[in-house]
Amino acid sequence: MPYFPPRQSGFNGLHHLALMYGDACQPWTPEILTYYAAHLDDTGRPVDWLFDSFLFLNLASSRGRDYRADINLGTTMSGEGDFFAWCSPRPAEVTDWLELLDFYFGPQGVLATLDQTLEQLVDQVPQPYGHRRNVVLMIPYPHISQRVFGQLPGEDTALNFGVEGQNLDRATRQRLHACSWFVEQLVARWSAGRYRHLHLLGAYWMFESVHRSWEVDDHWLLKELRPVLHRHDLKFLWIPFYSRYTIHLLDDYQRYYFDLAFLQPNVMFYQQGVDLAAAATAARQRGAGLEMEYYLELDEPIAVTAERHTRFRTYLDGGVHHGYMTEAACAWFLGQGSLERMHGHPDPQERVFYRDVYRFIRGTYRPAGCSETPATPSLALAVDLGGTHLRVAVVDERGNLYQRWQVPTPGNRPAILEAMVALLSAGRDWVLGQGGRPAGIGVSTGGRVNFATGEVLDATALLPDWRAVPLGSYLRETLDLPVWVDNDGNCAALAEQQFGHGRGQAHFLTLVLGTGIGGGLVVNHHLVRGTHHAAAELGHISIQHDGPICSCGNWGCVELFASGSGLAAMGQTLVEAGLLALSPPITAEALGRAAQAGHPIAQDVIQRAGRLLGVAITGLLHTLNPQRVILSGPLTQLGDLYLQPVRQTVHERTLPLARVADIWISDLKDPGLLGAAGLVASAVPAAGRERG
Ligand code: BMX
Ligand code: ZN
Repeated sequence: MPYFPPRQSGFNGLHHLALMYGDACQPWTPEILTYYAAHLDDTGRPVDWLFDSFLFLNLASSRGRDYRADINLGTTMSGEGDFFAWCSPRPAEVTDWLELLDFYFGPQGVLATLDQTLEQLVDQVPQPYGHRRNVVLMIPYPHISQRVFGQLPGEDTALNFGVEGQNLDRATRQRLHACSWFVEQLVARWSAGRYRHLHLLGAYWMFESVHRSWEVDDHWLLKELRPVLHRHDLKFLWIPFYSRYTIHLLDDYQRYYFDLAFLQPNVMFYQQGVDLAAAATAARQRGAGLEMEYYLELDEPIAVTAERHTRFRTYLDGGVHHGYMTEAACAWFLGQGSLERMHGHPDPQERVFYRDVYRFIRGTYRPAGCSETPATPSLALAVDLGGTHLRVAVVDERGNLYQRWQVPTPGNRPAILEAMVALLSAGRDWVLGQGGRPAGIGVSTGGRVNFATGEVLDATALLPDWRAVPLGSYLRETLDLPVWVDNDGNCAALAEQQFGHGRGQAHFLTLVLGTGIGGGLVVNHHLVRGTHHAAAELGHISIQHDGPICSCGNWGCVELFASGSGLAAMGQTLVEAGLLALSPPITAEALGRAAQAGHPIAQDVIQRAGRLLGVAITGLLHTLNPQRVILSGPLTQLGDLYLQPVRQTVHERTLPLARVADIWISDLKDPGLLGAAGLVASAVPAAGRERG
């Protein structure tokens, strides 16, 4: 069994999760959060992104009431081997739970602050932003020593979590009730928050074991709590304590309790009885991720403080030796306030570790004596499914294409899937033959796609039967690789942003002129996907309110006139009317050749297509006032005959202030494929992308 794989679309690409221990009396600041969101160079300039996911957890409330349920506290951190559950003598009450919600969601709360921090960093970090950052929020532990929890807002019964005076069943139900309420609060307050850069991935369960005895039944509680989270599409995360006594709890963790667990090796904290190799094997055998552990100081009597440096080196090297650096989701315990102090620390070793954490997260860390540059660059398998062709290519993170396969787009869903898997298998075999392993699969497809789940929701007749296709999970299960799926226009925009005329542009839009017209929209450096995954369907802007009906259901869409399929249909009509002699197949390309050969009607049709596209672009410029419009796709080959009327119409019709300097023609050969590969590269730390 593999580790819990990183970068799964169902987990919004989670790879490295930072444990962010908060202090109820001290709000998080953008300055501090920057150290976790970005990697800074020696001068303090953010030069790359760092953690993709953040777990916020507080140990106690401002008045010292415990949220924590720390397995260690019965023994102290240096207690060797004998662990037991710890019941707080000062368990949090409902007021403390409400305080925690405000700590997360208040106007100065950590989520608002993190969102602002990311907003600032987007303009500073010269690397693509990728997914929204994941947020995981701790649910306070309902201690069984809590007899007077208090009344939840709007309820009139005070809750009691202890068994005395009632029974285990009633106590556990009240504990579950409080936890479920907390989850509902998370959901409600999250949607009110409207964070632009954050994704609520799920909740975290603090207790590092699962206890069941005559007075506590966390086993039942957790099994009941998970469906509450799942109803809201949230995941349940856990970081269990590794000991031989407790390891069995991970055996079926995904069946009963949690969606993702990181095994906590504790090599950093205990003198004896700990072994990173054994912990890594245990995690791998149970489909878990791994917790990395380091600290500058801990408020615990740690017997191994003097060995901090050698032990942390073991964790880092182990990532390569045991494979968890690239093959596992990792959680990072870095004590409280370590990372920001390591950056400019007087001890050079701490500064080296600061850089090594970054390298590890990028996947480029190498133990001493190993080569810094990996033998094979990170290769993605890219798919581009359009109305005419299905293409697959092997692409590296710099956008170099190595191999390419292409077939005509099959006419129905099973045939498309079969062909896709066949080409992808060829691609995978090719990469394996080179001694590498593909980092993942990126798919660019026509139609509306839920990027988070990898499902194709809906498509026009250009791709018949291509709706409600769980493409991401199907490919992942069939080929055992992580998969990302997005609309082809969106992929083209990502490709322009990374490799083309969109580099460094805050606002641009792109139109891919192929069988259909795909669109992609970047606003404030971010791709706009829309609330229901249907943003930037720019081919379906209606420019003739009573024009012919389009395969999307609208009338007079620009795609009917200015796309490859539109031009081919018009060529067909002209041929049938005897106005043009073309031998089949009648395509936009054939029409182009006739126009080039001087046929006036063919020229007219193409120029009209250009003018109509210009009308649609004018509307877009008035909506968005972008810096650039980038045109790509096979129709740009029609050259000035088509492009000149586009420019002319835009010039004649657009408000002077909205007029862009020029309409740019893409210099990318395959924006769909490059963007699809980019989905993988921006989620996967790519070798060679590291700076400094
Ligand atoms: C259609 C629509 C868009 C797509 C565009 C370009 C489907 C199947 N397609 O407008 O989602 O972006 O075509 O597609 O709904 P292509 O076939 O030209 O690559
Ligand atoms: Zn349409």
